[in-house]
Amino acid sequence: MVSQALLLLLGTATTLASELSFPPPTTLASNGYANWGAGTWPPASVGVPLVPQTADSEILSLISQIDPARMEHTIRTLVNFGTRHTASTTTSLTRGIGAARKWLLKEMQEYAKPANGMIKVSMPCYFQPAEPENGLPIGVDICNVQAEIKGTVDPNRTIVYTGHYDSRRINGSDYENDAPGADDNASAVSIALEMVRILGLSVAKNQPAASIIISAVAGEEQGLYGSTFLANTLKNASVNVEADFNNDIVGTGSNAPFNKLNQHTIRIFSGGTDILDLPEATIDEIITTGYQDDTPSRNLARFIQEVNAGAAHTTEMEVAILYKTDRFDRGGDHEPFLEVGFPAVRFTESNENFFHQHQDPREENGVVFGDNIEFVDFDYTARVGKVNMLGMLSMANAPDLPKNFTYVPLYGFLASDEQAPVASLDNVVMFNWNTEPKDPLLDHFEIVWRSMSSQQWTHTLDVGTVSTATLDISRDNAVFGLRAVGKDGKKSPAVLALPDSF
Ligand SMILES: *[C@@H]1O[C@H](CO)[C@@H](O)[C@H](O)[C@H]1NC(C)=O
Ligand SMILES: *[C@@H]1O[C@H](CO)[C@@H](O)[C@H](O)[C@H]1NC(C)=O
Ligand SMILES: *[C@@H]1O[C@H](CO)[C@@H](O)[C@H](O)[C@H]1NC(C)=O
Ligand SMILES: *[C@@H]1O[C@H](CO)[C@@H](O)[C@H](O)[C@H]1NC(C)=O
Ligand SMILES: CC(=O)N[C@@H]1CO[C@H](CO)[C@@H](O)[C@@H]1O
Repeated sequence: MVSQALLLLLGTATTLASELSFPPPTTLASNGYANWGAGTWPPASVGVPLVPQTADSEILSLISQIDPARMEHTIRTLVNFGTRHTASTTTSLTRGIGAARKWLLKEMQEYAKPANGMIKVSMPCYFQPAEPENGLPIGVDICNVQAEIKGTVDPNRTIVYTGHYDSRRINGSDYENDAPGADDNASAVSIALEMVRILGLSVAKNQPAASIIISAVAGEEQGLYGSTFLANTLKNASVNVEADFNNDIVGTGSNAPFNKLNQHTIRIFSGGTDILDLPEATIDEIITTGYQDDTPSRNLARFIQEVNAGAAHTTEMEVAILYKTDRFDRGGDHEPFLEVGFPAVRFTESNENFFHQHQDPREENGVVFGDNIEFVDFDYTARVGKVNMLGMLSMANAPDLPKNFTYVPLYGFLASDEQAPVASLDNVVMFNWNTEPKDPLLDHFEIVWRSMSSQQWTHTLDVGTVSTATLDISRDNAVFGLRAVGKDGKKSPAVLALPDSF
């Protein structure tokens, strides 16, 4: 079903492919992007069409500093370590994963210097015993290289970026021969370094309201070791992780067919509840409420798509949301975050070329195999970096997600006793939510809604600072979310309305 949806999306867009211009007309239609789904029903006069929020000039200026030439330098340097297999040498200064992580650490420290201590760079490690069945023939240190920025308003609230720096060959246990790993996934690490560089120069003036962690993680190809270590460390420390932006294979959009469109499209995979090991009663409840389409990860993906639509003139990208955790039989570093209950999404290029992932570098009958640098399009990776940085900074400076947005039972329902208020016996919906504790960034709340056939929120209603609202629309005919709007207009991702029993 999902691949059909993708085909449909690409199919619709191919009419544009020959004359693609930016901003993309579909994302900036005056009625928002309601036309991305068949969202014309139910008819209702509740709220106004949602127009994508726009980023402020400061954020636009920061993301514009992402430099494809520096990304090329990062990817070239990483490829030149020959292999970054998790079990490769750690004693050489020029080859293997040890040399790669030492270089990454030095780069991040250098980039953090202008921030005068406001960016903390570290390399947390743990010892991972051998797991030969996963391609780890010997025990090794797994080390993540990361930069942390403390938030000014709510430092506990944390937005994470992950991209893995290890690489592999077809034989996942072969830690000696060359594995360039340019697209998979030096491309994602080049985004991490660019973000640290730009934040290093700007964070003293623009410290975000929430905390940011940017991590180049290790051991992805064998067992998601580095990302599991990071997710569990944050979970154990009770950190409120509200997003993991995981990037993996973001090196090119140049694959035919439809390559012109692919060059300006990034896929975001956002999981349902399938990854969670839930009791049957909870699964029943999830299916009854429609929660499977509106997990926090999916609303994170919608948020990224929306802020990107509002800044498409700068990112020159479209965001394609996929309702699944990852591609078939593939996985990545967002999964350990999902497993401990943190919202997480995966960014991956629009149309992968499997000749250039995991392949041993070689030529057969004139066809070049291998994840080589010549197949990376640095401008594409830079555009993907802009979408990430825009999403992370927008979220880190918006008010926190609203809490406890619930349906009031027996509203929009038949009478169950003689005292039922007449006003409740109608196709209406009533909600409650918490207004305490007060978020200093908050200006007001807004309810967003969409038809069930629309992927993106299509309508919005300003409800001020109250903690309850009743709308003239059946609770059964639409999906409802609540988001917090900041004094500077920045909006949080939406949270889904749930029954109070959930
Ligand atoms: C894969 O590489 C490992 C380590 O070099 C080696 O021991 C093993 O024999 C290789 N497997 C195959 C199928 O070549
Ligand atoms: C997290 O806590 C669990 C349970 O105490 C422990 O087994 C695990 O090693 C911890 N993980 C990390 C990365 O701190
Ligand atoms: C951070 O947030 C988490 C999740 O909301 C919470 O459990 C934890 O107590 C908070 N920690 C601090 C220091 O406020
Ligand atoms: C959430 O709201 C419901 C009613 O709307 C209330 O009974 C419950 O106590 C609230 N929960 C929290 C954690 O505030
Ligand atoms: C490719 C990718 O998705 N990233 C990491 C990187 O390498 C391989 C490719 O699938 C994956 O197994 C892994 O999840």
